[in-house]
Amino acid sequence: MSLIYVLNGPNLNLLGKRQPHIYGHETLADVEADCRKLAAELGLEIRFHQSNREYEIIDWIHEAREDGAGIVINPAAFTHTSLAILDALNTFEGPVIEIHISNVHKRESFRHHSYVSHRADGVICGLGTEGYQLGIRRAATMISGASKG
Ligand code: DHK
Repeated sequence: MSLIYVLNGPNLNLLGKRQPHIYGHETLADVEADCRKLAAELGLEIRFHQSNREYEIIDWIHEAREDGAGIVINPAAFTHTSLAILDALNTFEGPVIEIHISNVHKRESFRHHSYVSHRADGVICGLGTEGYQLGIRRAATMISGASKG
């Protein structure tokens, strides 16, 4: 069974309480439950993690190098700052899908640049928490080799 890592960066533990007009009312536990349901339907295993610490995210990417088939990542603010997360993702060989709940391009200019996009195979932003489902589906397609490019 293919294993997909779903990784979440800083402040996403506050999802549902934090600026709901931007990030919505769903909690991270709701997102995890939806991801687990979809993974079961697709016959995938997932590891779902969140951290406010950059090094923990890097450690999970290193773990994914050992047993992960794909990574779906919302690096949150680390998107815009972390060369270290980009470097870690560059050591991973499977599909990487970058997720943002909000449309970062409609927001402040400092959110327009993403280090992670230099590695991501696809970027989903502005589709709310549904982006996670779409990201998992795309990673699954790429892992199965059925991708049309
Ligand atoms: C989440 C964050 O915490 C921000 O720092 C990013 C991203 C956007 C999101 O839309 O999921 O700029």
